[in-house]
Amino acid sequence: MNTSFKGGKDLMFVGKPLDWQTGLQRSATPIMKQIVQLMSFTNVLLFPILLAVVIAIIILCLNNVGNTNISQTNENLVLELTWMFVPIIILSCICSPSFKALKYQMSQKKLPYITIKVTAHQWYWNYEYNLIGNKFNYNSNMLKQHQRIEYKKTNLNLYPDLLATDYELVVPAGRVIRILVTSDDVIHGFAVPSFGLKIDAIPGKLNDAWIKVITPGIYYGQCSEFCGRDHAFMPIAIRAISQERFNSWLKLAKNNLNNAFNAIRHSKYVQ
Ligand SMILES: [Cu+2]
Repeated sequence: MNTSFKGGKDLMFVGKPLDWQTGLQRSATPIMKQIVQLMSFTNVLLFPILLAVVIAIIILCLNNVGNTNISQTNENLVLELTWMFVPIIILSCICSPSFKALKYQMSQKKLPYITIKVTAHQWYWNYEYNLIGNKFNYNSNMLKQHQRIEYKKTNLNLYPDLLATDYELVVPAGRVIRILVTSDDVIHGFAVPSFGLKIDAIPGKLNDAWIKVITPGIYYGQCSEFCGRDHAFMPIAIRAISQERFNSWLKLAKNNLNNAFNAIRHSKYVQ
């Protein structure tokens, strides 16, 4: 679940895991919404099955306490047809929404607002923006304790330990963003739970995905393929901001990244 926090003047959504959380993080993209719906639907079918199996086991156990006369039934047409067709019907019910969600996830969006290339390295991410006249890239490393003051990220709710980065991936909210993912060394995984996004970063191969962040805020993820010593220390932070703030960030970012991030960090706008 996301939580909103008042960080200075900004009211901001933070997509991060909570202590002792067992469920999914709140969805922030249409893809994740579909995944959550699919899970709820599957659970509706799964719980009755679980219940039926447990009840059947209990009944069989109770009926056979002290019974030395084991049943010798070799065939039962009705029973066999039942346990053949009931699973087929159940699987068909799951199959349709499952393929629908998968197709939606894999669909190519013809006119993404922006394409961002994400390159994984041991153990940080590089984000490359390529808009007409705006081509630049920067690295995103995990924020270390001693950098909190320098980067003005002392609010632990907004910038949690092990998840916050020095520079986030910045995207405009409400727009379709195409993401190309690759790696420079070993296989990494680009995963952001609240986006329903998990895609392998493979050397020599470009994988592609799309996101559309509904609510502005900061969303956190982590590398999800074991990639060596500092695998646990290459978090992903994505900052979704309004279109107009994104435009001003973009203008500044290609010349001076620090100024660009300072501008959105100290914004008077409510996100
Ligand atoms: Cu990695």
